[in-house]
Amino acid sequence: MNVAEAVGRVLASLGVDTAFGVVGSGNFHVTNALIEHGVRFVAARHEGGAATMADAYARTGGRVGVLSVHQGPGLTNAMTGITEAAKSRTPLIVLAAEVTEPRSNFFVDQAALATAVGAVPLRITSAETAAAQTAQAFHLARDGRRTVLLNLPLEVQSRPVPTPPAPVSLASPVSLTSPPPAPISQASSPSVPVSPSPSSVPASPASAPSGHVALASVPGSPGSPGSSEPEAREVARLAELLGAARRPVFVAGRGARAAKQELEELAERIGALLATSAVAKGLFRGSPWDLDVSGGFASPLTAELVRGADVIVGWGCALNMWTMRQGTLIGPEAKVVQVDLDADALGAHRPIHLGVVGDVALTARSVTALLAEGGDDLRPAPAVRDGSGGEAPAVRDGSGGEAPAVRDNGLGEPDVPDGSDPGARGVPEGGGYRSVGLAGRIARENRWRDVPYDDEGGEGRIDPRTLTIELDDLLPAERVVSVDSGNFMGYPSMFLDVPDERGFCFTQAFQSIGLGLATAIGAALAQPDRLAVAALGDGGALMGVAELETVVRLGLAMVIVVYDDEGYGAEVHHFGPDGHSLDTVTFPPVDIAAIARGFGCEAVTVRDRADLAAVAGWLDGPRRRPLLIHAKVSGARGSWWLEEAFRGH
Ligand SMILES: Cc1ncc(C[n+]2csc(CCOP(=O)(O)OP(=O)(O)O)c2C)c(N)n1
Ligand SMILES: [Mg+2]
Repeated sequence: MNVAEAVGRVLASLGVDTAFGVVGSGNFHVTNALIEHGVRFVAARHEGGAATMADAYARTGGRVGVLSVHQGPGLTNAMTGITEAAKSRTPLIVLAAEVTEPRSNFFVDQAALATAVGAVPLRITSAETAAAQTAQAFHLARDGRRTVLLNLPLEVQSRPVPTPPAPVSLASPVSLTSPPPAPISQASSPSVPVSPSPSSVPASPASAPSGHVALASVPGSPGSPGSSEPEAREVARLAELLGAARRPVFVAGRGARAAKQELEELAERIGALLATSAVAKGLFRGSPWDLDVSGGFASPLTAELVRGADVIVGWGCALNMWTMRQGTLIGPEAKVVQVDLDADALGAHRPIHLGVVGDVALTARSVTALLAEGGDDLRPAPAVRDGSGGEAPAVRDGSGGEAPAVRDNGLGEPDVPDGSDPGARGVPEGGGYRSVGLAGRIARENRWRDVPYDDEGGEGRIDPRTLTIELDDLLPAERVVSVDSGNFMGYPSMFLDVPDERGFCFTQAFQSIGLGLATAIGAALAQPDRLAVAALGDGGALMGVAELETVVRLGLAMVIVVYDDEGYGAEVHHFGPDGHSLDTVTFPPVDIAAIARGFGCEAVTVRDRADLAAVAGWLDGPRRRPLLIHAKVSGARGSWWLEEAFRGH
């Protein structure tokens, strides 16, 4: 057994079940070793696609993703997808062959590439340490939530491994029979990005540490400082704040995707409404207090309710310009709190009143327990109606608790008596921000499809809102939706409902176009029981089009919707109003349906509602081939959320 084979074997023994990549001579052996040990290998048509597939697979499958690439251009082709993964803290291992001889055509400073985009560069340095280093890379990816570039120098790959490595246990990646890895570099910075240190330039390429990092210096790695338990003092401050809150709103982000139950329990106790950032869309599905996404995609009611909050808690959520609409969703009197594993995330995007470092689920549970202990002293009083149909502000009784009070829910709208609103039947009076009347409003008004609009379709073009509402009705509820970037992206994000947080995959941390189709492939493989839906613009679709062959080859019964406005709509609407020439961002018509058929898809061109009958036909049929819906969409104006995006440029 050589090093390449040992690396594949160790990853398989650690539970890797799927890897993505494009195979060249440098990663041929390691990829085959993965396959030999039971790992499914998905061959993509471009490394950019493979990287994003692995990212989406990890996100929606809750696993460590693995990508295998050739040295040099194999890695550079994958860099956009790797950047997206690193920015999203996706647990991902990039197995990259590496040449260390600068005169080679393939040479590029691979560690520097990784460092530049926020990934962690590691390297297998010897036959003796290969197994342990592989296990530690895995551990860092999984437990440190890092995107790790594991460089495999060609001359090290071929060395014989003295003893076949024993299967590695997840619990004890450092208790390997093989000796622990030598420190890979003298890197001085405790966090990435790490600058290569001149003093660490290697004498021999095989142990070349240039730019690679010492594992113990990376947050989340074994032996690194930090704990996910919040400090008791911070928990107490949060409990106090929430205990006194009258209109609390939770905004759950990526870091809260595993804490649904804990957050719902705490929200129940204090009467909080529940919203998410786009990446956590679907997390609170089923709750009558679910506001869906906060930010640019928020419906008018969600925006109104978040703006009316007196306490906003971002749980594992950056509260960035998108989620908070440049801060305009935060009312002037609102207290803002952030709970995050990463101390650096606290207050990074806007001033906060309180920051708690800790795991979201642990923190929520601790706060709930503290409020339960504190009893009514810490809990807002339940509402008492004043009989006038309106609500008055709560009044403090001076005793430390709150007198029974009627609430001002900030909506300027009278509450309705229990049971008089069909939308609210069975909804308990919750206290805090919750009321029967509000539950009724959320049920009636919160979905974008309930917001009236003038259909702007006609002359052979369908309104993208009408298209998406029709698709929402047609497509089965058990779905996973992946969205590319562009003007169109709000339509699928807001008009397509999803069953839970794993039903939405939003690879937009880098705001790259062209990742949507590969995202959908990764998500489809992670959740084979769901219908995968890819929503793309014509620009993003053509940028990532090579992976249509992958969809067909894998036999994925996927629906791919292309919102075709024959141009880079986002740029057209950005610059058009100022009278600039749009020649660089508009294109002649392309028969994307015909292209899809060429790859082996079924395809339909949609110009109005009636054309969607073909979609119903495909859904009722055997779905042997993927379906591409080439929608010729109307595009006279930019989408409502695009205004937000322009302000961020
Ligand atoms: C890789 C990359 N290149 C360029 C851009 C700039 N950009 C943002 S949106 C967009 C247009 C996307 O066009 P399309 O996919 O057709 O969607 P539309 O905006 O027309 O709805 C471009 C070029 C980007 N974000 N990413
Ligand atoms: Mg377009």
